[in-house]
Amino acid sequence: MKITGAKVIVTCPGRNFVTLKIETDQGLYGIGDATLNGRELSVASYLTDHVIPVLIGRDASRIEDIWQYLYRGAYWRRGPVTMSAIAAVDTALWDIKGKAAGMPVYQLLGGASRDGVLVYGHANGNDIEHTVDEVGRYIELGYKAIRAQSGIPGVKGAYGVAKGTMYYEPADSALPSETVWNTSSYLNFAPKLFDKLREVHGYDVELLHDVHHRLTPIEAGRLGRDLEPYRLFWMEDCTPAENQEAFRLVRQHTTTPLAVGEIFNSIHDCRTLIQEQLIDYIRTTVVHAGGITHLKQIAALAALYQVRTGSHGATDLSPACMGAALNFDLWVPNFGIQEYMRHTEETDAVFPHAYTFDDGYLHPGNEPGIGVDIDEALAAKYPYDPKQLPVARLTDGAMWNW
Ligand code: CS2
Ligand code: MG
Repeated sequence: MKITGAKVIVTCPGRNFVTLKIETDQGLYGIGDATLNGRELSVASYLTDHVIPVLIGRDASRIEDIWQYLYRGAYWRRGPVTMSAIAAVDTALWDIKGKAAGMPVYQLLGGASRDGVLVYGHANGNDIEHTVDEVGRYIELGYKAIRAQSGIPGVKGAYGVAKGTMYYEPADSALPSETVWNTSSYLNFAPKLFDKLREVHGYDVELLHDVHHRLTPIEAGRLGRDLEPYRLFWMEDCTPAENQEAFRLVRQHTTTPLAVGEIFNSIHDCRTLIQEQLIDYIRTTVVHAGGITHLKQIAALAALYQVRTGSHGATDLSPACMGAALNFDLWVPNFGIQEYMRHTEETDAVFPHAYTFDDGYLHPGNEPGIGVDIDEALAAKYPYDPKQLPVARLTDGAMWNW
């Protein structure tokens, strides 16, 4: 089966998405998500200018060989742009292979290891009371696991709080908006939030929290210890993870489970974290960590150290990524949980998909391939709209981690 053509589709049904579509001489095509929030056009160019020319004429069935060709052949290995481009090719080729076999990708991987994929939704509010109500709303929607984020008194633009009732969309302006961060306000506030959440909603619902890279390791250790009475499912991105060894300090101070990895793009970003069991969940994704082929390797390493998967699934990862991720999640033996931030109706219309939500679980469906398509005509109605992620500064004006 020869690759006869490929195209990059950039569309903005409420937010920007980049999708690679690969066509073959047997009339089958596959799609892959290539969206990198705030840097979409970098990946679009990488694919159009440097990848598609070397794909034409290759055998679409040789997924591993093409992965190795694009990874080793880049010379300048790894990085979010390169690995998102490779991921899009990989996902599209798995999609094609599933369609050729007449099977959903999870069957090609080894079949279902579970009946459904446990997901967590995002509840957020301007203050504790509003956040408690929002968690209650997600419980009524059937979620068994819910991430809770709240506005913090005195902190402008605390992470994770949606404007109005719309879905939380961080990339909110063509040039980065500026937010302010105050660690001591946050460290005093967060335990009060979860104390109230447990008082009102009890301990049956799984609660998660995203620190979003804001703390130093010792501060993260302190927060993890202060949150232990509230039995979080995980505390995410508690400190920047470029220095994987920093998590040794966090681990010494708390038993609160740790999750990291949504911004990782290869197994090397998490090797120490996994091998030293410094984390409990690895958040790497199909779209940013080299596709299904590389995510399988990361999950296999993680399984040796009893680390479970917890893939990122924010609105800036398209339904094409979600479809591929759910096929992976249904199969992967050491599955933990899947993030599920619902897309807008316009997005779902551009990306018709087979996955369904029921009582706190998603299922990829049994369509051949990844179970997601793209309506090119509809996608063309939503032109690219330049947006960037915010930045964060400390109260003294110094740059910090958004
Ligand atoms: C967040 C993301 O969902 C999460 O865990 O960290 O919303 C993240 O802020 C965005 O994906 C950045 O584009
Ligand atoms: Mg996160």
